[in-house]
Amino acid sequence: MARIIIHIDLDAFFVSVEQAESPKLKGKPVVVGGRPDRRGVVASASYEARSFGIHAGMPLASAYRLCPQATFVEGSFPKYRDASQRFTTILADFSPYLEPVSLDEAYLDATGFESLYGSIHQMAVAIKQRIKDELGLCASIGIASCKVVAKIASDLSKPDGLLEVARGDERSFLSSLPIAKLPGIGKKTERILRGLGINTIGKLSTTPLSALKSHFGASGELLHRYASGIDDRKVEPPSAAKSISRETTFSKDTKDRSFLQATLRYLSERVGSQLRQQDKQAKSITLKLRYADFTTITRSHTLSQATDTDHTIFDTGIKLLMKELTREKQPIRLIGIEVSNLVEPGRQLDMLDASAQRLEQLNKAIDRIRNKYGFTAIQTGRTLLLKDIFPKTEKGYTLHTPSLSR
Ligand code: TTP
Ligand code: MG
Repeated sequence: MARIIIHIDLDAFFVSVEQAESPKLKGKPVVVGGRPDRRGVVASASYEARSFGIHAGMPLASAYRLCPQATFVEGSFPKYRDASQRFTTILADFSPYLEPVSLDEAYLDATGFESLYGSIHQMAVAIKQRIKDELGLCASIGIASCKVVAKIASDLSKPDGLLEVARGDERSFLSSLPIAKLPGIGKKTERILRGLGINTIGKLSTTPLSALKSHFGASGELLHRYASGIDDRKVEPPSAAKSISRETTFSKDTKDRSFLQATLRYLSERVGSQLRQQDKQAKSITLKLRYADFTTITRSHTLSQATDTDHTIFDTGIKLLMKELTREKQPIRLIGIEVSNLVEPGRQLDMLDASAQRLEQLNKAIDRIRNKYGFTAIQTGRTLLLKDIFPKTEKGYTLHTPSLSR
């Protein structure tokens, strides 16, 4: 099917967020990454700093040598994540077919959207305008019939650019560009291609496929297709989480059953809370244990009916745990619980059951309080045990919950 793809990438993203916050930095050489007397590399450089030869990935000390008058900013990731979320929210207003690729970059499928905006070009102008008005940031946009060409177009149009490649013009647009402009060609591939006398994307597209395959295997074919402006990758909106899990590594291995139970209760409540937040129910529950010798096991149980209650998650987890503890005598280093096989809540029988309904209401009320006052605002019976040991016990246990796996 003939598609129209828009690729959007914010200009000098981290730096531009800093400039939007401190307008005195606008129009100046600015580097985000840290102080120049520290180790570390440039994360983002303003276009003024780039004119001195500064670029992302360069050691801060080298950037300082090239342009000592530049302003060096430490940067703040939460601030950029927040700007990124607002950027994505704006894009989602334009098309539900949205694929965020990184913090400052996304594809939109705009097929059929001409009539809404007059043209896709006008749609892109409107996107740029909203990003400027609401975030104070500049976006560069490429429009083309496929992802790879749209991405190259936005890159070439930077900064504050907008470039449309008409259907049928893909090959001629790409032909004179240096191979390094093709996404996926890193330093190593570039060196090999140049060694073969292939310096432009056009030359790459006319190189026999067999030659590319012999050098690059299966990815040779992809290179050839992209160089010819052929790319059937769809815009894929992010899929919902397939599972939700929480796990904890103890600072000291333990066999203490009540402590393990209390921890499992705490983790089950966190998993349950997130499950309800996503309006999902789970059919499978998996316990994960890592023993002192680092052997890691998982034990799963599939429920006859999907659940989103803390109690059922914990109850299933504890049964799996007890079975395992009678079998294995080693102390435990890590415990985790995962729910998977997620489904939309249906009109299940237990939802009609009065006690299940009460439990659900209770869980929702607890979630509301926790959302307002933080997770530790309420501790149910078993997690009370953890209160004294959170974050540290006299026994030396510390609890930390690593990032949830998705
Ligand atoms: P990019 O879009 O690659 O770079 P940019 O937005 O700074 O500049 P432009 O798009 O105008 O060329 O990356 C987006 C952000 O990701 C960037 O602002 C900082 C961060 N980043 C790093 O932290 N390290 C890196 O090596 C790169 C390339 C980016
Ligand atoms: Mg960018």
